[in-house]
Amino acid sequence: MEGMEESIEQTTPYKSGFVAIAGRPNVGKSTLINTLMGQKIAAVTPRPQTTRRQQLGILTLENAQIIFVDTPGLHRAHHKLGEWMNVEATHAFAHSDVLMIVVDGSQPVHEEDHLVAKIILEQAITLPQILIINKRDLIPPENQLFVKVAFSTLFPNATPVFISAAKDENFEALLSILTQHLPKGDPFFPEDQVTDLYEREIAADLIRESALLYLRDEVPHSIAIRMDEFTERGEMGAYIAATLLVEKESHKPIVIGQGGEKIKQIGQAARQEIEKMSGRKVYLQLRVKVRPNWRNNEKVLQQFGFRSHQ
Ligand SMILES: Nc1nc2c(ncn2[C@@H]2O[C@H](COP(=O)(O)OP(=O)(O)OP(=O)(O)O)[C@@H](O)[C@H]2O)c(=O)[nH]1
Ligand SMILES: [Mg+2]
Repeated sequence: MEGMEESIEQTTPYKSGFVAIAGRPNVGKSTLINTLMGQKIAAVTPRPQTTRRQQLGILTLENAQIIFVDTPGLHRAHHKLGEWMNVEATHAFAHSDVLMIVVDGSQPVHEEDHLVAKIILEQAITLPQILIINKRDLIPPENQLFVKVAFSTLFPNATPVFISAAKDENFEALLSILTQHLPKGDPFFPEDQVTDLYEREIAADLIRESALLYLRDEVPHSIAIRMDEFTERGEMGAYIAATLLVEKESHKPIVIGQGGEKIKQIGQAARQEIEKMSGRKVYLQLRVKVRPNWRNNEKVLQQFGFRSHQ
């Protein structure tokens, strides 16, 4: 028997491919990526539209390399940045082998879930689809069937799976379903690479995550992070200087806070997250600047790395 198992293993071909994660904002797409990766690579907050661009989570297993593509939540856009984020997400679907549609099972079907369904119908109808009904920990067991029927009606081609991205630890079954759908092929990335973003880009996202957590209402969504310096200082760790760009003069004192209290809080929390991510000491210096209406300014968007999709 032992010999037989060995020969089966040898003939099992290696699989590799891309799994795009689709869904409206705040359903837990980035949380799921972090959990599947077993480490935090993506910013997560209780606010919608945390993720602004694609990010890969590269999971190298013994029999497969699964490349997850985190995407911005699909939503009704109110500015050019929002429109860009929606295009960024749909582009990811077009270049993937499998689609994981994430919904928040603790909430009723949302208007934006319908938007997701429409976009998938138009742009990704041929892909194998898995419906991730997330936040199971918040769904009373007696409601599960109803929830499943409601979302399966919206996504009839997807296989439904209940999970809790924030609480579950064992994703063997899900990984195995995904692997089955991947094409045969060699790994695309070296096995120790976990994402496609540079450390400084993740650091920028972690600063914005902190701003989203500590500021209220519209202010945090109007922030962009510009990394001004990211240098290694040997034993001292890394030195990072970044500017928080806000859209309105009136936002500046809100971000700074009384006696600089708010920006200090944002900086401290961000520093801790960046230290956790990079495994070394970080010295972080933040400034605030006004860049009027940047979310509607094509040129500024390009400068901030939201490059044209054409
Ligand atoms: N209770 C519970 N909360 C969860 C679960 N998964 C995610 N969350 C929370 O849901 C919120 C949104 O999570 P994100 O991962 O940022 O959601 P997202 O879909 O990436 O959102 P966008 O980037 O804005 O599109 C956060 O507060 C998470 O902690 C879960 O399984 N259970
Ligand atoms: Mg996200």
